[in-house]
Amino acid sequence: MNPTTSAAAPDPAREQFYRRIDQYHLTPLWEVLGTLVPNAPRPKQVPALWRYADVREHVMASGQLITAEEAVRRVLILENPALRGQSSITQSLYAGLQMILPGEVAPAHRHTQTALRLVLDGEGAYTAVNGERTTMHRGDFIITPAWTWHDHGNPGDQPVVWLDGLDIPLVRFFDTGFHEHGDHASQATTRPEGDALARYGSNLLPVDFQQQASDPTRIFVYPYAQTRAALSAIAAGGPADPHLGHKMRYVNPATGASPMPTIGAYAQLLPAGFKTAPYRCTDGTVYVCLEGAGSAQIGEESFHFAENDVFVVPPWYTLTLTAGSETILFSFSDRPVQQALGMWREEKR
Ligand code: GTQ
Repeated sequence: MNPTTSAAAPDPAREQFYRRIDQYHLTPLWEVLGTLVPNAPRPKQVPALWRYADVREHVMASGQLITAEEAVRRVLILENPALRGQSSITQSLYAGLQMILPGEVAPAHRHTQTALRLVLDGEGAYTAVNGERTTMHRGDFIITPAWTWHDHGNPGDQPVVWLDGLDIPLVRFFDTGFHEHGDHASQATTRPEGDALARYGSNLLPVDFQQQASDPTRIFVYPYAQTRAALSAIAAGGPADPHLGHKMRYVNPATGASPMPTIGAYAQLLPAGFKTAPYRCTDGTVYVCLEGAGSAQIGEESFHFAENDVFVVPPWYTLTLTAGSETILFSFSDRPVQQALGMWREEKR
């Protein structure tokens, strides 16, 4: 078994040796082995909840301070309290609340970071991805895969707020960040709205279509109306899983794999009064309450959540969810990465 702290008691000869090798940028493994190779995950990140009722006014106030054009993206970042200054909600993922006012455009760009949007508040904005727009409705799950052109705009008459989830810390870890500005603030549309969903998201594929492994999924919006209808039918059709309720994963319908290679996304219905059995997994997960209200016991901490609240469950923390009314939770994590690398684990108790 690995000790959890330093391997040995202080020893003058050893300390002297460490100082001697230090100038060669060498350091002894045995002093840090237990930390480097822990018996189980020991995340620095902590459980946390952002109450939409608390943060909404600040998101709206940001609209009086800076334009979307000047900000490029007007976002308040949700920082894990134990990772302040790192723009991270978990060790690998970023989350933020983006707001766009009527008449504004968040200009076109592309980057190696992958992004998802979950629409929370307001109607009438759109996101454009590689030549196609999608009008944002509450609960819609929209993705901008790595290196796809995207811009956001709001031709409507109310502010629109959504949650951004990106793999920014993961890309930073690999030092593989690239970014380009578009030539125009709003990219030219080359296909009518709904085209990708009709071609790739209707239990059909173009007859000669073959998905290349490196290709992002062609559909980039998962309308909430569809997700909601599916969850209702599933819940009506059979019993809930004791640990997960009725939990589904979003997929690229052409492959069955996660829509994005670095971020997995999930939608979950908990019947009114349902309490999940204790569960933990190695992917730190960001949850958003889309409907209903309830409580989340995360390790030793307990949080009450309501609509549009965001909470984070660190890796290997035991989670128990209790739904007050019927509750719909959206969530995302780096699970596809962990699974691709063969290191994902879960434990059901
Ligand atoms: O919408 O492209 O929250 O590039 C952070 C970086 C959103 C975006 C963020 C981004 C975007």
